[in-house]
Formats: sequence, C-alpha cells, structure tokens
Amino acid sequence: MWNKEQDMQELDSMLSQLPREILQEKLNKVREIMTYYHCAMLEMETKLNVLNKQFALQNERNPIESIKTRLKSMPSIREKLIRRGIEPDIDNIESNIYDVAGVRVICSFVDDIYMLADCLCQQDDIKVIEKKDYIKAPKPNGYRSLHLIVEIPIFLHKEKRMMKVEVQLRTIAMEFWANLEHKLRYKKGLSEEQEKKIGEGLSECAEISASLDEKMYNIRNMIL
Ligand code: 0O2
Repeated sequence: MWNKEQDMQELDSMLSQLPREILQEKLNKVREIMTYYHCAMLEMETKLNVLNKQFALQNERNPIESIKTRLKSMPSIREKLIRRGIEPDIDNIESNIYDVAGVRVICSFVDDIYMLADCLCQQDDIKVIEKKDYIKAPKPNGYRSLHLIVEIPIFLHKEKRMMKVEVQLRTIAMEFWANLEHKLRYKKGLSEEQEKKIGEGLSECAEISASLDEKMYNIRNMIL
C-alpha cells in the first residue's frame, strides 16, 4: 500500500511459524533490512524535497505536486522471489528485489519528470542501476511513468551502506490513470469479452490522459 508504513506485525505473524531457535535471528534480520530500506526511502524523499524547494525559488512554481512512499510488504517480496524462481529467503532480498523501498513522485508537467530525474541521476552519491521509460514507450495497456532504480547511501553508526530505491515519476494524469487501472485490474469474475472491452477502454483513457498532459504543457508554455 503506497503512503503507508509497513506494519512489522505482519512480518512477525509470518515468521512465527518457524522453529523458535531460528525465529529470533530471522526476525532481527528482517527488522534490520527493512529499517535500512526505510532510511533510504527517507533520504530519497528529502533529496526530492530539496530539489522541489530550489526549483520553486528560481522559477516560482513547484515541479512536484506530491510524494508518496511505501515499503513493499513481506508477502509481496516473497511472491516476487518465488515468481522469479528464487528461494524466498531474507538473504536473497537485497540482491534480487530492487523495489523494496519505493518513492513515487507526482509532477505537474511531463518535462518536470525528466528535469527531476536528470538532477537526481547527476548527484554524486547516487548510482543509477536501471532506467525504464514507460512515457516514451508506454506498456501495451497504456501505463506511463518513468522508473528509476538507484542506489543511495545511508549513514549508520559505524558504516555507510548503499541501498536500492525505486523512484517512479509521473504526472497527475498518469497517476490518476494508474490508480484506477490498478483498482479495476483486480475485479474478479469478468468474462473474456468484458476483460477485452475494459482493456480497450483503459487504453483509450491512457491516450486521453497523455493528450491532456500535452495540452496542459502547451498552455503552461503559452503563459510562461
Ligand atoms: P506496487 O504496489 O507498486 O508495489 P514486476 O512487474 O514487479 O515483476 P518490474 O520489472 O519490477 O517487475 O516491473 P516494472 O514494470 O518496472 O514496474 C513495477 C511497478 O510499476 C509496479 O509495482 C507498479 O507500481 C507499477 N506498474 C507497472 N506496470 C503497471 C501497470 O500496468 N499498471 C499500474 N497501475 N501500475 C504498474 P508492483 O510491485 O506491481 O506494485
């Protein structure tokens, strides 16, 4: 769930089925790693807020409408590991799952997305691992967003640790579409024909939302 901190009780209940002697060790490991991801998420959110403030100072407008954060739930991490044929063990999380810490940036205009992504990628403590541009090349269903997987440092008591964070950048229109699509995708009991019609409808809405973004961008440029 985006914008909601992970409840550690969920992890505790899952792990409670393990033998007692290894349970404590596993629980501590999970708590530790999830805390590090949480810290990385906060670091990234701060970096974005700093960029937003500086841009507002220079241009008298905020490129960021809002920022949402989420830690991937343990069942979802487990499901992703299994889907990829990897043993669902705590030690396999860091090297295989890159979106445990997620930061979603909702921007005003499409060019703000690329401006912010460039600014982030140029920061000398950030290492870019992966970039997926679903704006230039939308998914077949119409999904659009810019995804970055980056590594950022968190500074602990005695060490510096590089942590992966997924940053999703999108406009308000892209966010509106993705949220509704996400809700509708999980509607069960639809016939094949209904699914096809809904898919076509969503794809059409994605086109409309893309043209809305373009129109808003043109209006902004006229005003500026
Ligand atoms: P949540 O709730 O955001 O955690 P994957 O699909 O995860 O196995 P990969 O390569 O990580 O593989 O996926 P990708 O395409 O880079 O992006 C994954 C995330 O982007 C998703 O996370 C969604 O947040 C978002 N996303 C991607 N495609 C769609 C889409 O078609 N519709 C919507 N609404 N969102 C999409 P999760 O883990 O699925 O969910």
